[in-house]
Amino acid sequence: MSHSSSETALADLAGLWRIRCFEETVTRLRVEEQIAGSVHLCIGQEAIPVGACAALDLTRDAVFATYRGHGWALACGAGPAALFAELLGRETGTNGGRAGSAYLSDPDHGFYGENSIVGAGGPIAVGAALAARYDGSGRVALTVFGDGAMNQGAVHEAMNMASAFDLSVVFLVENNRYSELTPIAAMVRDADLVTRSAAYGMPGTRVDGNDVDAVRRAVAEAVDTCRSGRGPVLIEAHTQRLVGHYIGDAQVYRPRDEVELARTTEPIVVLTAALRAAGVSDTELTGIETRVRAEIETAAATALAAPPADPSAVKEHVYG
Ligand SMILES: Cc1ncc(C[n+]2csc(CCOP(=O)(O)OP(=O)(O)O)c2C)c(N)n1
Repeated sequence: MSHSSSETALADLAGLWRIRCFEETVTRLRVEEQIAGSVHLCIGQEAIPVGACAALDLTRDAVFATYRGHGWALACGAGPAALFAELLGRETGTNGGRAGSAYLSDPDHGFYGENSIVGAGGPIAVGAALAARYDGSGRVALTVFGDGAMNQGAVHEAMNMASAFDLSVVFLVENNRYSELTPIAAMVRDADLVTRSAAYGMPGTRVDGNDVDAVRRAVAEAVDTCRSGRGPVLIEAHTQRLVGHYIGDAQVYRPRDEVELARTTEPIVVLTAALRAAGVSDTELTGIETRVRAEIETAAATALAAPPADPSAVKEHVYG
């Protein structure tokens, strides 16, 4: 186990379970039609937000995620009850029930929001990093997106501008090898995405996105580079989603045994095995899952008991 201490490793395991249990409960609430609309889950990809957010200073840094962003909001420290309430369209949601699953944000915790426009977080993160040059905050902007988004023009423009201006941006690719229903091999000739960093003259690192501590170390190094004025950095984290692109996706485009194989190397399995090998008892390991499950169930019950958002308030917070 590469963790600096077993306390950190156990806290990471709780962080992974918090996201996993949250997403499982979201699945249930969506199937029951208590949550409306399209929902994209990050089950299997939890180590990336948990590791990355542990390397940020969220009192000043800013995270920009995609529609697959519930885990990022949780890892930033957003409360699960407020997040469930947001997905359920409740008044007590992080955004008063206006944003839903794909557009929620919680800037008080450094989470500047999701975005359903593929690749749109890149230019916004560049803006946040450019602002930091003038406001003296020392902020690092981390933008996370999928392998498909690497082919969006806006992402190239963002990388180029961040490099040309030496801006403090961490570009973090969650490479789950699918863009919606299309495998990466059908979209690019060279699937080695991190090599693209050279074209922008920025450092690039490839990391095992199922290893929470490896992600933490890669992001910590990128943050150091940024804080010393040598940013930006590209990180490619290899991972897999254990579920469909959206809830209801039958995944007929995936080989049958692919998900089964992925279940043997997913982040919770890997960290649990490492902790067990380091001598942590099964009772303690199971206790973490049980405690987190109870916390998430309570949060969901709190959100379900909250009043629905008031439709007459829909125009509040609208710019212009
Ligand atoms: C600009 C834009 N083009 C197309 C879409 C439709 N779309 C939604 S998700 C998605 C796939 C993105 O794949 P990837 O970037 O790999 O992220 P992942 O979903 O795997 O996390 C696409 C094409 C969109 N939302 N925005």
